[in-house]
Amino acid sequence: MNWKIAFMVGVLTNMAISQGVVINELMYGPSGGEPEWVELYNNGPDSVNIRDWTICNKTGVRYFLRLSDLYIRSHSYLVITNSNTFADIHPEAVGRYIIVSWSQYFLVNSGDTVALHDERGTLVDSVYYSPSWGGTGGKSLERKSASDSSRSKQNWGTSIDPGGSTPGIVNSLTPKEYDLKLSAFSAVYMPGESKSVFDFWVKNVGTKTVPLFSVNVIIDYDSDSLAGAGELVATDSGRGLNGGDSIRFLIEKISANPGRYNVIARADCPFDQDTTNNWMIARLRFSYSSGSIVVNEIMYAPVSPRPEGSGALLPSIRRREGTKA
Ligand SMILES: [Ca+2]
Ligand SMILES: [Ca+2]
Repeated sequence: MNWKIAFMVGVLTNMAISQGVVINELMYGPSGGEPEWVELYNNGPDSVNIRDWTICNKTGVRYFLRLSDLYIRSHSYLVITNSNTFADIHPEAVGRYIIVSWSQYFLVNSGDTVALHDERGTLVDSVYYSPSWGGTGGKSLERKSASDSSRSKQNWGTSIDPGGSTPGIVNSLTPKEYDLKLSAFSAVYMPGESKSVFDFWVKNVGTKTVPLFSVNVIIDYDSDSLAGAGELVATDSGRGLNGGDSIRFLIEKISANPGRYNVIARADCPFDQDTTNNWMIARLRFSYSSGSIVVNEIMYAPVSPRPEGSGALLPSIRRREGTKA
C-alpha cells in the first residue's frame, strides 16, 4: 500500500518515541460529502511508530490508529479519516492518510475534544476546540505552530488555503521557514545611454535566514511569458537575508534592446516553500531625460535593525558611479 512506502522507508532502525507528534489540523465541519479528518504532524527529530496509538473525542472511546508498525517520519504528516472518499476530495494527500473506523460524526461541530494516546495509554496531545477558534464554513481548523500550545486559541485558526484546508502538507497559517518575495519592481530604458535599469526589492517573508539566493531579470521579447534563449538579461545573487529583512537590487544593463516589453524579475532559492510570490512583472518604460537621471548607489535597508556593513548581506549588485549635478 502506498502509505507503507511513504512512511516506512529508511526509518526502521529508529525507536518508537512519543515526543514530537502533535494534532495539527482538524476538519470537523466538512462540506460536500467530505469526511471528517485529523492531521498529525511529527515535530520531533526522529521517526515515530504509532502502532497501537489511539485517538478519541470527548466520549472517551479510543480508536486504534494502527495495530502494526507505522512510522511518521520527522517533519512529516499523517491524516486520519474514516472513509476513502477523502482521497476523492484530496487526491494530493493519497499516501499520507489512513482509515480509522470511527463513527460518521466523530468531531462535533459545536466543539469537541480530540486526544491522542500512545501505545502505553500516555497522552501525546489533545485539543479542546470550539467554533470560535475557526474551522467553520467547510474549512479546516489549522494549528499555527506545532511548537506552541495545542490548547491555546491563539494558536489555531481557519485555514486560508484557497482549497480551504491543507491535509498532509504544511498549514496555511504556519509561517513558512523559507519564503522569498519580490516586493517591488520597476524597469526603465534610457535611450540616451542605451541601457536599462531594473530596480526591485526582495523580502524574506519566512522565519529563517536564506543563506544564498539568485535573482534574474528576464525581458520577454517574444511575449510568450517564458524565459527563452537570450531573454535572461541580468543575474545577481544575495546572501544571508534574515527573516523579515528586505534588500534592494539595482541592476543596469547596457544595450538592452529598446522596445516596450514586459520584464520579469525573479528571486530563486532552492528551498523556497512558496514560489508563487517570487516574481513580478513590470513594463519596460522609456526615460528620455538622459543625463538628468542618475543611478547613484545601492540601498540596502533591512527592516529589522542591524548594523550596516555587518557583512552578512552585501550582494554583488552592479553599481554605477553617479554624476549627479
Ligand atoms: Ca496541514
Ligand atoms: Ca517565495
